Amino acid sequence: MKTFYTADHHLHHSGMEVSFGSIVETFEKPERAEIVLSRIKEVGLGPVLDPQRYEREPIERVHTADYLDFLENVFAEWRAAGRDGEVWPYSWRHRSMPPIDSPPSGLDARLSYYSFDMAGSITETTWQAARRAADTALAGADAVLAGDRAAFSLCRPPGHHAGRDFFGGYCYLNNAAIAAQRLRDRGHDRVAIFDIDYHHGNGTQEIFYDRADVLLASLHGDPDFEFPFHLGYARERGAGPGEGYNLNYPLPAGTGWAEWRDAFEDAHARIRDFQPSALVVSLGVDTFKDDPISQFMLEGGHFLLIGARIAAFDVPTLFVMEGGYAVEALGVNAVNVLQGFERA
Ligand code: FKS
Ligand code: ZN
Repeated sequence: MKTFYTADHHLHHSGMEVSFGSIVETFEKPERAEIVLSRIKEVGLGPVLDPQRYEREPIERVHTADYLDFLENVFAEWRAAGRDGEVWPYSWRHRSMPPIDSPPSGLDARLSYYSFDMAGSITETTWQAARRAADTALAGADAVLAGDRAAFSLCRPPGHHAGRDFFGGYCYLNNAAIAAQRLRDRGHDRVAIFDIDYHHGNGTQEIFYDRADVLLASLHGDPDFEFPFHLGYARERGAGPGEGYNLNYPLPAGTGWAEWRDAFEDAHARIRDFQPSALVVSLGVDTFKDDPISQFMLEGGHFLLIGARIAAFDVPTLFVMEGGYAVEALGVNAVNVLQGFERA
């Protein structure tokens, strides 16, 4: 299996985040991609390729032009306003405030408009890194379109929390959604996205919510207790023509393999019923028992089994890296999914 990877991911590093009242080093750090890359080389998974640079066009199939302009320019604006450090939003529209549908003019108000949290900041080079992560996803999609059985896009920063016009949860551009749309645009009539990251893929859900041509199934910590909160309930099933094409599996804290696998198998059967011609896997391994920010109990060997079951769909498959923060085990766990797939 080809891996698409670029060292340009180093261009994004937020440095710190606020975690339960403490300022700590961000969990979403460059070493994450490095450890996955070294495991790929260690097991000889296949060639590691630098993704080509793509135009904005395939990204604009998912994200709005005004949001992309904002991401590209906000750091310069921040500096021009005389501010130090990185770009951080800090306030959001509360449910007591009326909804708005166009960006306000002030810098902080606009930052608020285009985000939903402050998990990650925008640095001077975040835009470049996010663009390269999208390139990484697109190159993987193109490998699958060219006939590869599967490909791995080792994206960083991750993407599944980013919506059409917002960032949050360490995500800026929705790599998996951009890849899924590419597959749609280049000949696949029905594309399924299987999001097995520990967190709900709220951005991917928002992007495809009213569409029947892209099915999303997501297994995640119940939003009642887990980030991103408020979205990811089972009652969210899609809207209009997309009704029935959004499947959420919220699971309780402490979920272990047996319960996780039951939900996975239910989603698996429903994805099969959908008969996709291609599959995108939002591959997070933060379901691991030792993950520092998550509360599921999967073990390393389970990731091999997951990969084997994904192979059973028997459709061209693109794996897109999302989360996973137990850095020592991250390489083995992520690559276990890919090896489980390849051996099946
Ligand atoms: C720690 C709070 C952490 C943010 C969690 C973001 C999860 C991101 C992810 C992705 F795949 F996008 F990387 N809050 N005190 O794992 O879903
Ligand atoms: Zn996650």
